[in-house]
Amino acid sequence: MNTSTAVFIRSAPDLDSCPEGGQPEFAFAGRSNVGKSSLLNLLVGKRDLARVSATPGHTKQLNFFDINRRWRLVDMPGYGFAKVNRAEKTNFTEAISQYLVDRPNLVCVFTLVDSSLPPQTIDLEFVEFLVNHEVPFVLVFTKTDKCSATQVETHIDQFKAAMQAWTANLPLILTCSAYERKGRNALLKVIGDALEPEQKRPQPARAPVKRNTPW
Ligand SMILES: Nc1nc2c(ncn2[C@@H]2O[C@H](COP(=O)(O)OP(=O)(O)OP(=O)(O)O)[C@@H](O)[C@H]2O)c(=O)[nH]1
Ligand SMILES: [Mg+2]
Repeated sequence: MNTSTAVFIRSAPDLDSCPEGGQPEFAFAGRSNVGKSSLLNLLVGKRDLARVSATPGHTKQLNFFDINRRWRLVDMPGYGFAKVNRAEKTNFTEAISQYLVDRPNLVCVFTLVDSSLPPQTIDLEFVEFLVNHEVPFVLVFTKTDKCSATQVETHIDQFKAAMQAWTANLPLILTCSAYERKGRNALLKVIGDALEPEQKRPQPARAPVKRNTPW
């Protein structure tokens, strides 16, 4: 799997504005500032295709990128960012949840979690939302350069334990560091497998309970 061409298609504030065509889509979701745009750039081998910023909440819409004229990457706004006015926040959260639940060509959501932190409630709630809506996802622990390998492992184990409190099905778990350019191949393998004719797509996990949207 390589990414020979990567071209920005458009930004979409909501599901109705998303591009047509039905190419398979792989989205990057996660808390503001977790490193979604940076990881997307690492994947396509371009430093500034998706905008990276130290200011949380930088990505405000769904940003679509065409890869190899065959599939798409979608850079999503982060959740858990409060410094927007109420109306903007409502739009932004609706866009996230509607896209995730109702986009037929969404194949997998790479759900990014900061590996340098112990499990955060908002991340666990987001994952629970994905499970409850049967959205296929892979967990990607980001910024592994920020702490020791042991700490990363501990945080992943804690996250898994927190999930196991309410679901028996754990997703595939990957790690990455955009700074150290690590993790690219494993993500591309997930995408490559999902695009194969005999699909090995990440399957949605199922949870016993349904809860409302956490945001
Ligand atoms: N240490 C470290 N910092 C990183 C890494 N990836 C991204 N960052 C930094 O984290 C900050 C946020 O990165 P972004 O890629 O813009 O994060 P985002 O999740 O797209 O943020 P929003 O669009 O605001 O939701 C920037 O200052 C990046 O330089 C990483 O692997 N390691
Ligand atoms: Mg971003």
